[in-house]
Amino acid sequence: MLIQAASPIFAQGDDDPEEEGRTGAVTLEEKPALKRPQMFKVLLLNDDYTPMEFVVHVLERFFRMDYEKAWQIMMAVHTTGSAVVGIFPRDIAETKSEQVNQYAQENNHPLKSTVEMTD
Ligand code: TYC
Repeated sequence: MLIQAASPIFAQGDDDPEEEGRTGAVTLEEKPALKRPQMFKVLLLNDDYTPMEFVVHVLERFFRMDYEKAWQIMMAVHTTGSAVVGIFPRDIAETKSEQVNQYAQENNHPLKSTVEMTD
């Protein structure tokens, strides 16, 4: 948004001896007050070893899915290789992904999640 402010001392056309073509107007660039943050996808990756029930439990625990939704997304990962399990601002996406990876490691499963920028 553009904001124009006239000179506080001499308006255009007044008898400012030093005016010489200057108007005294200044133009400021103002950022919009609200800008949507860049969003990031959390992807869950398939592997050959993590039990299906553990993946469902992870989706319920960290992504607040009900059992049916979690089973459906787990099967999408299992059959296609990966699926988006949530979209969040960067810090939340990274925290969720790290929580999933740490929880899987603590439970001796190779399950992994990653974070990708949305378009
Ligand atoms: N492919 C795994 C199995 O057959 C199940 C699985 C699903 C693992 C989704 C990871 O993100 C995953 N036990």
